[in-house]
Amino acid sequence: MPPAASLATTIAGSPLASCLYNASGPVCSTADELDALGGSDAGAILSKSATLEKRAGNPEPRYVETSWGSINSMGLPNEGYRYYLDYARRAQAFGKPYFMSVSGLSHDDNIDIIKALAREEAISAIELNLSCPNVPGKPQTGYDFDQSRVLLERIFEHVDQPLGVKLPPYFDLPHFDMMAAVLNDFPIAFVTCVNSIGNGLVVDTDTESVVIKPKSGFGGIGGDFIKPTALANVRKFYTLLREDIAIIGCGGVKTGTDAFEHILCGASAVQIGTQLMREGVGCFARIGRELSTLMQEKGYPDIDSFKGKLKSLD
Ligand code: RRO
Repeated sequence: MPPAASLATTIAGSPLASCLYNASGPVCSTADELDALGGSDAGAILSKSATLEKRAGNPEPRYVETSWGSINSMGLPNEGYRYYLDYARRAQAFGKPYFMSVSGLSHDDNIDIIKALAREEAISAIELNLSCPNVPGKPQTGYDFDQSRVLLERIFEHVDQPLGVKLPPYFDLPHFDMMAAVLNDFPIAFVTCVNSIGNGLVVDTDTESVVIKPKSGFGGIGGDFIKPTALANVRKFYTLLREDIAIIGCGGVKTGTDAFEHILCGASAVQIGTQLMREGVGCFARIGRELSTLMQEKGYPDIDSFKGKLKSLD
């Protein structure tokens, strides 16, 4: 057997000992949850998307696990950005990057938050969430290419730290081209593909009812079911975006093989959401071991030796 494979990667100029870390959403809302991520094998700590003020989110039940994944309509419950800004200093104890997710309810809110984070060196990078599907009355910015450009123009006037964006999944090929044309015009450090598939509906046939309370049962779909969509988005943006923009894969990762597929499609790092909710922070060590074993079997010493090298049949 060749020597153990390295899972190390670099995102937004920050070295990560492991390319696996949490998706913004599950178990990253409180300092205790963030500490648990810090103490785990996750390569970075990413906070829950923050708004200007603390939010309780949507009524419960608002997260349900299914045999193939999950549906959620959390509605952006979070402690408000000041909490996650304050946590940045505490995160330093773990010796890994701390990324803050920002999801203001308006362009102005996003600008106010970004300005307030400036000069906080303990925040390694910002993930701007352009794709929350669950706030009633708030469209997903990432599906509006003009509004995405308007927001990014304003953001890059003020942002201090490296900044990436979390995108919704796209399904139509011209939409990939349109979003890539916007993103390539800005000094974006990374894009995270993908957020949950918005506004799915899960039905319980026994009760003949929806399974979550908000929005008449409509919610974001995550887990196994979304992996092919996530891989398609990783692959497309890997081929369309500037080389200096890293792709972070997110969607349907529960084994080392799933993570391998994301990297093969072009991901420099891989986030875990639904499986983290199901398994807890131990998933990073397990999936990391599985990925490392697979890489070793295939003779890949590191991520770069197979990143993006997906073969086509023509
Ligand atoms: O809090 C949520 O309802 C939520 C967010 Br901010 C998001 O970006 N994606 C998601 O599936 N749920």
